[in-house]
Amino acid sequence: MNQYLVFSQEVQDAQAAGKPIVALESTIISHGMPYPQNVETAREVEQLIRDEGAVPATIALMDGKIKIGLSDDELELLGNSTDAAKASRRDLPYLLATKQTGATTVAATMICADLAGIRIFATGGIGGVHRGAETSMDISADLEELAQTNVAVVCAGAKSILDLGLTLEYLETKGVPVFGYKTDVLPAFYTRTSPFSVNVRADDIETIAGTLKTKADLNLTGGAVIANPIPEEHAMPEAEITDVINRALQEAHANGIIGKDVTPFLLTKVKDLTDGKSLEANIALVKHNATVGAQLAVQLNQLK
Ligand code: PSU
Ligand code: MN
Repeated sequence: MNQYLVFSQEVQDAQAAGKPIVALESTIISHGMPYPQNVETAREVEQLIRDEGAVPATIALMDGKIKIGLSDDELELLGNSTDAAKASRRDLPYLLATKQTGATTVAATMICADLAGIRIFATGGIGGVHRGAETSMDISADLEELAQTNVAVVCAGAKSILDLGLTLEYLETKGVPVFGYKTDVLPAFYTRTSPFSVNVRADDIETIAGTLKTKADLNLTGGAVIANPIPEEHAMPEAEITDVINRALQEAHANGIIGKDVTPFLLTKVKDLTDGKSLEANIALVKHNATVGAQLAVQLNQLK
């Protein structure tokens, strides 16, 4: 057992009993949503996973350890703290060595889930190739992680703060399967569609689970993206969200925002510019992904 891993009792029991487990990230709690909705959502998401017969494992860095499964107090601490660092791959060793609190991104959560033997991870949206990346070179470490770490990520696609076409090209180059769950096109987070086709459409969980098992049997390293569109009743009007995202991008540019601050800046701007309407959509899609992620973990567990 890795010396840095600390499991919650619930996750430990699940592992001993061979129950399906779903990993959850914590950057979405600390940097993706405001308090207290972030903590409320984190708790609801965990319960939705339990309702499907799986066990949630929210992941974060605390006291020099990688926590696999957080207590209520730990969730509260992360959600209500202003000094939890956004932790991606490059940040993991430093934050652990200096015993700082770190909220794990998709990339870092995949690494920690893999260390803990968890194969399914549910979140909101993944990072990707930013618009203008041909000059900024801003490409999320999430994509490199998907290229090399064996964890499947259930998400609502990616926000159109990113260049979705280039993001898909990058994933194709790296050999990452991109499933559209009941969709032919990549969902764009707040909206159910985008102009870009997914790699494979899957209309049932069995097909996705079977493909993931075959991928593992073939020793093909790397993750997979399961793109699950936001439920129809929570989707936002396309024109409204496009306008808001363009304004957010302009502000980021005007303020000289770069590096790891770009994504949190844009997320906050989008939320403010929509009077919190985008937050409601964000919460709904994360919950939906948790349910689908749990169903996938249950199915995959049966194939083992
Ligand atoms: N996209 C979202 N919500 C999020 C994030 C991205 O719609 O909360 C977070 C995730 O933790 C993701 C990270 O892994 O931002 C990507 O950051 P960057 O673009 O700096 O790699
Ligand atoms: Mn970046």
